[in-house]
This record gives sequence, structure tokens and C-alpha cells, in this order.
Amino acid sequence: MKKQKFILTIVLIAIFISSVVSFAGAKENVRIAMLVKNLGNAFFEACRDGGLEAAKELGGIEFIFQGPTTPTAEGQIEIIDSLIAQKVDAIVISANDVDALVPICKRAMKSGITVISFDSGIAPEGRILHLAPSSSEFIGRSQVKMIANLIDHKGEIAILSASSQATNQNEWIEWMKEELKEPAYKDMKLVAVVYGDDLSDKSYREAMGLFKSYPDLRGIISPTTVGIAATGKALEDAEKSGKIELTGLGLPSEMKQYIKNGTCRQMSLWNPIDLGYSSTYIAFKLLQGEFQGKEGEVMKVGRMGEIKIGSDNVAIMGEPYIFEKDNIDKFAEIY
Ligand code: RAM
Repeated sequence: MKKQKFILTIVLIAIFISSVVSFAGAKENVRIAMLVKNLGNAFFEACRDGGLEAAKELGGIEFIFQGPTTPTAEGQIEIIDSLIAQKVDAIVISANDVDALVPICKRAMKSGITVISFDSGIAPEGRILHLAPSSSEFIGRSQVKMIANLIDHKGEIAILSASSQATNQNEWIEWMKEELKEPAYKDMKLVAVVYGDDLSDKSYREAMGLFKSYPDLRGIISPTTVGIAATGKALEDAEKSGKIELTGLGLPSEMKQYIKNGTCRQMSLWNPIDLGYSSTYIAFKLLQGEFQGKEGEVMKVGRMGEIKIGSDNVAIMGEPYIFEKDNIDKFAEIY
């Protein structure tokens, strides 16, 4: 009996000590800033909602959401400058340029701010880790496979991208070009890559420009939620639906009408709410010292389960969903 009491006391002391230690190591009331490519993009508003969800679940987080009006590195540099002055604890950024943001992010890290990128990455020197929605190779290759199926592997195709400096789109486009080298696509030709800068009106004009410059165009891949929605509208306005096929990465809520009427028969995307949730969650756990942010580490990311950090400290969230007529309604209600 005495022995049991002794063991119990030891166990209780151990629990007490470990809780004091973890309390001492943990930061309370942290400020996490999510910095997106630009404001006014529903994709990033969904990321923000995911960030707010993580902040609520974890507690003790003041969540800040910011972005420039147009997607430029300069605009983001100005904001980071002010976030450094405000001494926020962490910055979670979707970058407008892979290299141009490195110096300012290094400065942020030197001043003690935890910097991670998500969605669109910064070069490894400028951040602790990058959370990609899915593997860039998988995204790039699958976009080509989708358009090829829609046009029976024949004819001219074009890409309507976001900004010319966007890390994520540029990586995907490289993989699209790799995939196009396969013999299966010998009768397809990539005739143009144009940039709508993730602005609806510019993307719309670029789409119209493609119809004009390439009268034999058979398909467009738009790997941006802003670009694909603007292209859907341009196709309808120019009465090109069905003549030119459209695929890419689209928000179901913005693309529902084009999916339903056949202007865009198939597209894909991951859940941006999950992406915002995961990146905010990871930033918080890095601040708490619970995650180290090292290659090979398996992070337990709340409702998302385990996410492993791979080479160059890039972690991959999952695989995209494919949207078509029969499942679009369900997803359009969520994001
Ligand atoms: C736009 C942005 C974002 C990208 C999605 C697919 O909203 O460019 O970075 O991930 O499209």
C-alpha cells in the first residue's frame, strides 16, 4: 500500500513538473499574420476562414489577414515591413515571387518572427517551411491530362495563368510542359502562355486576346481560380463554349454555372479552407516549439491529421478534388 502511494506521488510530481515546463516553453496570446497574394480573391478569403477556424480551435491567437491590392512582391514587402515593426509572432505567406521576398523574410526571421509560406512558396532561405496544397508535379501533369481528354488529344492549347512571377503557377506550368513532352500529346501544341495577374478584368481581356490570336485554339488550361472564372465568362460572351474547352483550378462556388452548362466540363482544386487552417495551425505549433520544422518531421495538424515535411522543407497537404457536373453542387456550398 505504502509503495503504491509512493509511486502515485512520484507520478503526480512528474505530471506537475512536465506541465510547468511545457507552460514555460509555450507562448500565450500570439499574433499570426496571414499575408496573401492580393485582396479580393475568394480563394484567399476561404484560406482566411480556415485560419480563423484554427485560431479559434487552438486559442490564444490573434489572427491578422492582409494582402496588397494587386499581386506584387513590392506590395507584400511593404506589408512585411510593417508586420516586423508591429512585432507579430508569425507570418504565413502566399508569395508573389520566389526570390524577391527572401531578403525581407530573412529580416523578419532575424527579428524573431516565424515565417512559413503556403500555397505559393518562397525560396528555402526565406522561410522555415512551405506548405504546398499538393505536389507541383502532380498538379501540373494532371492539368494536361484533363485538357487532353477534353480535346481528344488533338489541337492547339494555351495557358492563362496568374502573375508571371507567381511561384506556384510557374512550377505547375513547368510540369505541364514536361508532361506535354510525352508521346501521348504529339498532336497537341502549346501555342501561348498569358498572364491575367489574378485580376478578373485583365484575365478576361487575355482570354479574349487568345480567341482572337489563335482561331484554331481547342483548349485553355487556367491554373488560377480568378483566371478560370474570367475565362469561363469570356468563352460565353464570345460564344466559344464547346468550341474551346476549358479546364484548370477553380473554386466550385465561382465555377458552378460554367460546369453545369458545359463551358468547363472538368476542373480540379483542393480545399482552400483546409489550406488556411493547416498553415495557421502549423505556424502556431512552431511558435509553441511543438513542431521543429525539420525535414522528415511528421506534424499532427488537428483535423487534417498527419502532414510530413519533405525535402527543401516542403510539406504537402493532400490531393486535389476533381469537379464535374455531378458533384459540383455539393462542393459549391462549401467553397
Ligand atoms: C488563385 C491564386 C492561388 C492559387 C489558386 C489556384 O486563387 O493564384 O495562389 O493557388 O488560384
